[in-house]
Amino acid sequence: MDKDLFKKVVLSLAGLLVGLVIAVYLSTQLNPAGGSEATLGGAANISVDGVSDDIVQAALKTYVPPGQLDEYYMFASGGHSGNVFVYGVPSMRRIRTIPVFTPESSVGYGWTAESKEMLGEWSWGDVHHPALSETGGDYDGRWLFVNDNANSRAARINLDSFRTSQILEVPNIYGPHSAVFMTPNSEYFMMGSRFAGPIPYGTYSPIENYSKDYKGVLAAIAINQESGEMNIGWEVLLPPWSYDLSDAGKLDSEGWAFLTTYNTEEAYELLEVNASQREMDYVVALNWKLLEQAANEGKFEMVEGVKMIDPLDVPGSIYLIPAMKSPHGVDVTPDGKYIVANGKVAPVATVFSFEKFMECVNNKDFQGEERGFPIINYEKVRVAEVPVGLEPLHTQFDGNGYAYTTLFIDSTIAKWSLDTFEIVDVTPVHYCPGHLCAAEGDTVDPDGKYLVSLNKLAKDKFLSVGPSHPESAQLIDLTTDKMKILMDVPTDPEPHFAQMIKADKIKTFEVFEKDPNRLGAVYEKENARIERDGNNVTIYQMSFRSRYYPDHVEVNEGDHVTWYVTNTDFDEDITHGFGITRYDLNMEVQPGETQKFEFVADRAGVYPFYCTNFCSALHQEMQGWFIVKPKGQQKT
Ligand code: K7E
Ligand code: CUA
Repeated sequence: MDKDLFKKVVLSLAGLLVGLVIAVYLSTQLNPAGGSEATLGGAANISVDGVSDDIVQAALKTYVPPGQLDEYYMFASGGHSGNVFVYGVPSMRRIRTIPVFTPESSVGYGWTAESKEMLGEWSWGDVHHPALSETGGDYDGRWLFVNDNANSRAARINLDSFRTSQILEVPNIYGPHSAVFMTPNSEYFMMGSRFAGPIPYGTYSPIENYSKDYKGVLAAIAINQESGEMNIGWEVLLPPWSYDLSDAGKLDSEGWAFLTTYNTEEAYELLEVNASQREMDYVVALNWKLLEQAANEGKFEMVEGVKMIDPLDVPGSIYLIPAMKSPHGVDVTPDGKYIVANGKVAPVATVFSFEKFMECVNNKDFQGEERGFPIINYEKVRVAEVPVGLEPLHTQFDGNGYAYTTLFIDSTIAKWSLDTFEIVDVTPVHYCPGHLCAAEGDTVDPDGKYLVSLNKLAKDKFLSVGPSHPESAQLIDLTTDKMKILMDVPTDPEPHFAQMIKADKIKTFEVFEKDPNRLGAVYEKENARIERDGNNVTIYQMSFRSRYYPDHVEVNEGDHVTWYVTNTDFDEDITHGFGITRYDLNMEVQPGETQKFEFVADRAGVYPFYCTNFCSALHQEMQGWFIVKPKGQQKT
């Protein structure tokens, strides 16, 4: 053996040994059922030549070996992609994209009859704030709700299937950015308007009439506790200000909702300048239980089929808390005792005491009023102005008495004490963080284990893909005194908010149950058929490994076609696709499920169809022909 070769052999053996040590370490530290729980905080004594200890530790804390699962799900806003992205934490692997407001051909979302109807007339949406359903202020893993800032909608994703199950159009509200925020028992989530406009939709009023005719609106969306079904409970008229973010009170402050405002100047041109004139805007405190009662007592007018409450008719329902200069995020601490408003244009996070707020309310300790609403005495309710840094946007909590605030301009996260209100740690992030997401962060009992910084810019962090770079998410370890960045992953636009839930709280089902009463379902060949009624043709088709039954379907040009496909493979993960070539149709049919296309066969000819989801060794044989007989050649 020559010297070089000998050296190489020794080196690779050494490499193998290090790998083996890591593998053995991991196998002792990880338990298959609970995922990678033991990775965090496990101080491994492993050194790898040329790699700093920090990096080895970070790798160990985020590595989820094959066969093991992540400890948390993170549901992140997909912004103007109209989607929700699902990540596993701590690996930060993206597990799923859930289409919500935008068609997605990989799953036929926007092509199947049901999803097409749900999407309605809009082809895109803008998801900002996902909110998990809660019981007793704790995530319960039943549903995820999201807002559409563009087309004024809300959507529900069922977490037993990770599918969008309902989209609700909300009238009278322009750009519900200040949403979705859940009350502690999922009674409601609130949606506050970012834009002011005349109501109802379609009403004309010139912009000069802004202060008179343009309205802000908050909608309370009621949730059916059995089904998750959303309904508009009631709406409230608000001044024509921009409602930015909101949070629901909890424990001590349960029954209240808090919304930040900017543009209390009521500017309608050059907002960049004119909406930042005042030193103080407001946190709007809203007693939703009182408003609910007003709705039940008939104190409303119907506007577009919705109970619209004028809060001036319900004294005590709304108070204004002065907050520094165009605040953005507003976050209630896990114990419900404090409300934290982030200044955006002021370098402080202001902490308000709920108890003191209630004292002011009860003692009528006001410093004036605006548009008929009492203004709370600022000095009395403010307990701290924490000098967190430049452009504070959002705050999350760890359940151990600390708050974490993102600083957009500084590109940092500041950790500060909810006891002394002093800053105890600052970490740079890369770059320009907006929201951040702590493990179980919006519950009454956050886990304090992980924090994810959702960054607007990535710049040099990933391989270049041209002038526009991906956005980024950074996983931060919260189990050590100093925050530590463990890893970076690219994300698609636009990482606004995310929520992170313990994985074992979510229970998915494996296959759709056989249900002979389900419309269009067929499970036996004898029942598979093509029915004609005048120009209406209904196809009841089965799909199973590896064929469609029937596999020839002939119709007449101009027929209205209703095409049901039932996947009769009751095996987890055996999904069949169904794409009709050159007919612009594709869908996914999950195990045991029945899906439906509805379309007009408006072009004659022969159109092969095939299974688009790879499902078996004979997947490629899973095909058939859709034959459309031209008009002149049809017998009647
Ligand atoms: Cu991006 Cu919550 Cu829409 Cu702040 S919002 S960053
Ligand atoms: Cu069924 Cu591929």
